Amino acid sequence: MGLFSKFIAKLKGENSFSQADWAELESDLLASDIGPILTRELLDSARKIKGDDAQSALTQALTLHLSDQSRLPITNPGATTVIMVVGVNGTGKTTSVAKLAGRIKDSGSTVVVVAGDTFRAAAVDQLQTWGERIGVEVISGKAQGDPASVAFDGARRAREIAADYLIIDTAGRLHNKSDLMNELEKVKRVVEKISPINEVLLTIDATTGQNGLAQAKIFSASVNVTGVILTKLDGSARGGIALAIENELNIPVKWIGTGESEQDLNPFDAQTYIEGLLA
Ligand SMILES: Nc1nc2c(ncn2[C@@H]2O[C@H](COP(=O)(O)OP(=O)(O)O)[C@@H](O)[C@H]2O)c(=O)[nH]1
Ligand SMILES: [Mg+2]
Repeated sequence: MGLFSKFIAKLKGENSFSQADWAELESDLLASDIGPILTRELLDSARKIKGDDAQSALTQALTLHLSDQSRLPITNPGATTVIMVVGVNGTGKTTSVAKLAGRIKDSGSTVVVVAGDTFRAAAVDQLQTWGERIGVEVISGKAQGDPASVAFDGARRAREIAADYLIIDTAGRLHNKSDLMNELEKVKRVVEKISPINEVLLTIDATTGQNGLAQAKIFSASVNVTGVILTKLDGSARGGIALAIENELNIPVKWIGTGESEQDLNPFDAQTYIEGLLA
């Protein structure tokens, strides 16, 4: 059931939307992770809607809160397109890097992947296992090594074989937040001695609720996030956090993750998303 399906049905049937219905709608909106600010704005919009056009009026109201930035992947035609994937531990960076690399390979392009989370040996193994599975070259360094130097090696390798894409996995937690942000900036600086970073994708776990908005604020304040990968949408999460992030930060959601296997990554489609929220 969509968030507004009862509202739409009642307005269609010329039934009035009772005080209790409004309270229920408010708590459903809050529970959907769109956040208190948007909840209030959407309730205000809904109060002005009368009769049969509820569906299209709501579609319009919701669309206004989406980002106006392009959702298309940024590419660097004629040279290596460099993508860095950032985000909190456990949000799905490494898995998303592998899924993206798999998609790119399947489309006939060449891709090199960097195991940049050198702080966790398991993260390097995880990416190497993925690399073998999908047939993609993974560049890794020593455990506890310098992630910027691994990323540099990866950029060099990509240049050497004229790869179409370079995708850099990163750490999600160091000793503290400013360590992590400094590290990400350093990776960027060092890689850019060879190739500019074209796209920075931030993974947000759709099941973590409003915390996702806080994470998006922190990362986008330090690195120029060009898109969000919303992961774990295969669970019970409605993904209201996408609307909250787009509304507050104007960062477009570009990809959605819907499972743990290679095929479970798809472009975010705003229209389908809004339809899903509504009905
Ligand atoms: N159900 C589901 N699980 C996911 C998705 N993306 C990642 N995961 C799982 O979430 C866990 C953490 O993912 P990982 O890529 O290691 O996160 P990282 O710490 O950010 O690199 C792993 O068990 C993944 O299989 C997704 O879209 N759906
Ligand atoms: Mg990882």
